[in-house]
Amino acid sequence: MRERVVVLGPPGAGKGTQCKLLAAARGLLHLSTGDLLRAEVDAESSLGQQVKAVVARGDLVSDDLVLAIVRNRLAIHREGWLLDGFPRNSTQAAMLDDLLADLGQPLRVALQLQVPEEELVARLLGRGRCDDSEVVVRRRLQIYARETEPINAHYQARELLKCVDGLGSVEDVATRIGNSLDEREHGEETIC
Ligand code: B4P
Repeated sequence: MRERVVVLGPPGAGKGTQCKLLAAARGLLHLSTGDLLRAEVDAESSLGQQVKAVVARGDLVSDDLVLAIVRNRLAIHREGWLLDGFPRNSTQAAMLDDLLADLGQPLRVALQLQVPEEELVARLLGRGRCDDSEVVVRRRLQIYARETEPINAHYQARELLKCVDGLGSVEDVATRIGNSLDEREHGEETIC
């Protein structure tokens, strides 16, 4: 079965780190809305100029803009994929449901990476990206709790949500994620 996976979790949970490994190991498209937005900023495109200040503050970019980016990529890619950083709120989750119904590409799993808050802060401050100052990191965590965490219930209600412990070495977390996806393949559910 084609792997079509949404990877959820707070800023710094390791979504980008794990998606890169998983995409390489399983031949999947890795679609990171954060990376795509940062590429627009680096290219100094007109879109990038709109996005730059929003990302630097730690706020979310507009839903329509992010959806347009995702739609363009998924419409031309019919194989397996990993969505990293999207959806980020309940509006985006509903938009994604509609988009996948239009494309005939049902979601297989929503994978939630779980990491305690103080570890998240330490990781993000260690990463050193321009949107990783302590003030901005705390703001992003608040926005996550308010806007993104509630979408877990959206996927739980559809019996698609799986939780994975994101603490430990990168390799250990990757092994847990692989096991979790394969369990689902073989019908052994570990829904959270
Ligand atoms: P993202 O690019 O999605 O970034 P993130 O959530 O901060 O990080 P991630 O969870 O991927 O962690 P990473 O692997 O890097 O978002 C950035 C911004 O883009 C948002 O604030 C927003 O403005 C905008 N945006 C993106 N998507 C959007 C959307 N859909 N709608 C609106 N706006 C959107 O790991 C973090 C650090 O931890 C790294 O240094 C890594 O090396 C380390 N690490 C990873 N795994 C580890 C482990 N097991 N142990 C120790 N350290 C580990």
